[in-house]
Amino acid sequence: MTEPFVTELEDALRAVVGATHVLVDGDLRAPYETDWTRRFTGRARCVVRPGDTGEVAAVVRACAAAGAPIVVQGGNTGLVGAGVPAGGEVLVSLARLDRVEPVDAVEAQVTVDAGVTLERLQGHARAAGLDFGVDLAARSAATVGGMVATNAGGIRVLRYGSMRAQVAGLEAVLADGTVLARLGGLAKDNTGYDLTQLLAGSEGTLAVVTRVRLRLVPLLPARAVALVAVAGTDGALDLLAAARELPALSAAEVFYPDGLDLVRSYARLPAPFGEPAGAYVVLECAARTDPTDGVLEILAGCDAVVDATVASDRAGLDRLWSYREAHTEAIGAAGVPTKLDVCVPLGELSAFVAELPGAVAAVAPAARAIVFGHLNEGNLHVNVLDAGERAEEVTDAVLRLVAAHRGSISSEHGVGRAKAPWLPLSRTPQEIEAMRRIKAALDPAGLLNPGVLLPA
Ligand code: 2HG
Ligand code: ZN
Repeated sequence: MTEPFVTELEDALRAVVGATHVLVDGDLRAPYETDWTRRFTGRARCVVRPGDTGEVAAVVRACAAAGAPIVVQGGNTGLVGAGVPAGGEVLVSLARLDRVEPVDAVEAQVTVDAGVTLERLQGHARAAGLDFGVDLAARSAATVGGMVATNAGGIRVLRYGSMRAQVAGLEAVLADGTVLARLGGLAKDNTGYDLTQLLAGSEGTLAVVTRVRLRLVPLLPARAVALVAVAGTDGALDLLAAARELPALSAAEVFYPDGLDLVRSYARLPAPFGEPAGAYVVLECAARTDPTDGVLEILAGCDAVVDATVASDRAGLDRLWSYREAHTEAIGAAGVPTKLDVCVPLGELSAFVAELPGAVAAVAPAARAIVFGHLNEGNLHVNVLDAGERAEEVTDAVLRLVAAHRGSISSEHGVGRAKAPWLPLSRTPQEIEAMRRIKAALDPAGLLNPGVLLPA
């Protein structure tokens, strides 16, 4: 690529978004070029920050005319390297797309821009007496556009489903700059291909999501959380089976003693129980009135419970949740982990957890795998510390173990660049070929997020 060509595109981008929103200087680009886990980094040709859908479309058109590949970035909280450049792409940051429309209380829906953070969306919905059905620990930085692009999950999937289930419509810019808009939010609409649901979870490879029409859920002001000690994974599953009888159940999370130790020393938290246990489960119920009695009843009747502590006041809820939610930060403070978000059928969960340390040790003897995640969906976050030079072998070993247990190599974080080579472990050749044909139809020049999702 010659210099005059570079300048030409950048001039065109400046003409669209204004000079201050085209960042070419290395220091200004740097925060966008590395993900927050410090695992993925690449040089962007420049960073462009459009301010609305029209500018996104013009930026995409200019890049298409120049044959310049694009990588799209929201809150940069992704965990599979899909939002940072591999090298040389124009990085399109959607952070300035941050408008929220008034809540439509009749439909219980709201339309927001892609760059709106989850926390802001939650606050906006709650101010209108409603709530948003997806919640996750990165809420202060994760943006709606990225959450749609990855079909993010989080801690309330058990009750409301993943991000995809909240999306009633969207607006997106195709690879040639065409704007597709379907923001009406009709509850029933069988008029052909569901393009909205095709784009949800497509990881920025088919279009750039710019606005989203989202379903909202009732605001449930009363909550109860139980932190429960159980003997191990089987005990956690027995508890889950009992807890499913609670109509107010909104979360069921699992973690293990090694993760608890890291969290306790990082967040300076006391031991939750007198005796250490084999596994820990966080159960949350949310309702209009205090759901504590139902939780206590389930705990009292479940033989798997070794010990338990329950809270329903704000401070107590936060304290109990922090044992689970501080895992990512505590692990990140201990090193740069190889992060593998996977899913196995619940019937395979115990065997998978038991076999995991051996599978990791076989390829990286010094490594340790910390496991936590969303119990109800069998969605485990395998974070491997101290893999050193063996990160790729560890990834391969863990993902093959997942496949052997009939699981998915990506549960809620997406495939990204990190797992694209392993996609054939979870998808058949026929499925991958169909995905390639869809990609070729919508982005024939392969300019949107190249290298993400589909194996080279
Ligand atoms: C969570 O459930 C997130 O906390 C992050 O999905 C998982 O850090 C991770 O591996
Ligand atoms: Zn998660």
